[in-house]
Amino acid sequence: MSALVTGNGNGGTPVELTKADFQSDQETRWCPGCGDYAVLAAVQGFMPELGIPPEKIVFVTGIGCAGRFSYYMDTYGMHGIHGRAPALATGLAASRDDLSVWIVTGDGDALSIGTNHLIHALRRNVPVKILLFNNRIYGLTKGQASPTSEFGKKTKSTPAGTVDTPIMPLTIALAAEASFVARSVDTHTEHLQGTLERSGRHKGSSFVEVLQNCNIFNDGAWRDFTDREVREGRMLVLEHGKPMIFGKDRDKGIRLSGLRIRQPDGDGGLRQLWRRPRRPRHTATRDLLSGPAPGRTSR
Ligand SMILES: Cc1ncc(C[n+]2csc(CCOP(=O)(O)OP(=O)(O)O)c2C)c(N)n1
Ligand code: SF4
Ligand SMILES: [Mg+2]
Repeated sequence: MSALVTGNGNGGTPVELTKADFQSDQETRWCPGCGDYAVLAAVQGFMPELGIPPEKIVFVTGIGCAGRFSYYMDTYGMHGIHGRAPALATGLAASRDDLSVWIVTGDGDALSIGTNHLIHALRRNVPVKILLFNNRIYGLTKGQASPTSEFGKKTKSTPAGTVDTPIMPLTIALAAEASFVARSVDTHTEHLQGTLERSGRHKGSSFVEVLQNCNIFNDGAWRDFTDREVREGRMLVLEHGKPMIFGKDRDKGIRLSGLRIRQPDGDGGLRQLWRRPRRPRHTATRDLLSGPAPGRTSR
């Protein structure tokens, strides 16, 4: 480090820092092949660009594999309690505006036990940068369904398949009127780094969902979108002010028609691209409710 700056990235002169300045000496305890490694490398990679000295940065984490993130950054950090990272980080950010405060959370941590804290941090526009590692499973506790697991997914906690439709984290963030909302993929290093760097420079609260693979308990969590063979036809990289075009031959596109998202079809007509899927009938829930219970005869 060649010089010190004060400030939290909202001003001040960038200092010369390298990736190594953000790598802690702690042994990483994620499973070999976990998507979390790629996100950690991406974060350590862009951090020098922010020009904020490590001692002015704090990573607050919840519980889960994602929660181990704070040990591996050579910054200040706090491994909090389950779902409460937004509460801890809100207090810190509100009382220390000289710090750059980051939250790392998982789909279970943020969207089961911690949902209310996440929503209120976002709606208050607290200056914290939230990274949600979404692997659609509880990884640390060895493979139970999370709120982002697909409908019907069989896991240790749902042997007959989940009975709920998954939450879409971006929808929650937008509903809370978050002022910076984005999504990226663990292995798309360039896009991930660029997105996270932008979020790091954002003045209010920022929310970035990272599609992350858990190769042990939910391998291929996002393969329908991220696999090399399909991704060009199923992923659209949003670029400010540019047309929303995607596809191998860049021949597919999306446009807004009023408040609806539509994709021009091959005949030049319009078909609705995205429609809220019909909610599956909650037969499993209904069966549970109508089944025999102590003191009640079955209906
Ligand atoms: C109060 C409390 N309830 C439950 C647990 C058990 N627990 C630990 S991690 C976890 C879920 C983690 O899932 P996620 O946030 O998706 O993180 P991942 O491990 O997938 O990165 C749960 C339920 C706990 N530690 N504390
Ligand atoms: S259980 Fe899954 S999310 Fe957790 S470290 Fe292993 S691969 Fe990563
Ligand atoms: Mg998870």
